[in-house]
Amino acid sequence: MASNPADVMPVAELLKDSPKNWGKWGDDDEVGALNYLDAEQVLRGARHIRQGKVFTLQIPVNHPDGDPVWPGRKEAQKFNVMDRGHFACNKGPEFPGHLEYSDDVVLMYLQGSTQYDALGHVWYGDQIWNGYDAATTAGSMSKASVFPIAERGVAGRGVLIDMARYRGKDVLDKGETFTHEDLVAAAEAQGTPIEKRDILVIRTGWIGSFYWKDRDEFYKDFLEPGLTYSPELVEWFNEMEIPNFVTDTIANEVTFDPGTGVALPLHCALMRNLGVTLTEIAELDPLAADCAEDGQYSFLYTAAPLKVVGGSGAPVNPVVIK
Ligand code: UVW
Repeated sequence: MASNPADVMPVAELLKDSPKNWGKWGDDDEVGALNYLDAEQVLRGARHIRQGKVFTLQIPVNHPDGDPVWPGRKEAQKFNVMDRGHFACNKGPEFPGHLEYSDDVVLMYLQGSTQYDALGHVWYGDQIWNGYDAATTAGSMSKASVFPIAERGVAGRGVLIDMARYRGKDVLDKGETFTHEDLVAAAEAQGTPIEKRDILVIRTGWIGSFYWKDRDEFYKDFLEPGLTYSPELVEWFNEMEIPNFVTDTIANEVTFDPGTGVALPLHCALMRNLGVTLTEIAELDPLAADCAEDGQYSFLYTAAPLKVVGGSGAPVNPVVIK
């Protein structure tokens, strides 16, 4: 974390001239740039199904080696509350026909696995996406929660951008940054230029490294690699009409802006101001290995987070079909 947060400029100042798409899709909008994914975009994505290969992008919940979470959050806890033992001791409920069953309860942060952030999840200056009052987040989000995203679903052309492989690494370094120009260059090097309205699936190798790195090393001085803020990057996302970007990091961007020390400015500039949806903690290593092998980096990307009413985010298992 920044040594002294009081010394860091307010994000409102950093973004004072940053563009906003508030009102662009109406005063009641809650899904923002996902509006770009119309029927034409779904069909464009479907045209990239060429081999019938299917990949799921959620990390396991309750992995025996633990689950990666933002510092301060707790890993998912799964409790079995009914199993064969209950029936062996005559403690299970009796059903006509004597069937038996198991039951589990999971206690987890909604942002504690691969997840969609609600557009209202992060804000500054007392206003969330579309200008709604930040007070609408009190208790349960009554505006720009994850629910409208979940009801709508996400489908379109996805492009994997393998930044780690592009830089000749298994995993990017702590705090290693890249820009929209790097995304464009990496995609071109892969032979699949980024097109307008693409869903960007960006691999850094970071989440994969959670499972083989020492835990203390993974979390020490928590500083993920990722995209870094610049006014040009924000303009590029807006002009390219990027609806959604997906990364294999916990927070989708370099944790602290290297220039100012501001935490997570892209959550503010892209999500709060432009309505771009963020998908975090994706498992991208198997998909990336396959793309490197067959050279097909574009696909149909589909996802629908859980329909949590008022949720600030929700777990998701995106499906990619090549
Ligand atoms: C925070 O809420 C801090 O980050 P994320 O969007 O990664 O959940």
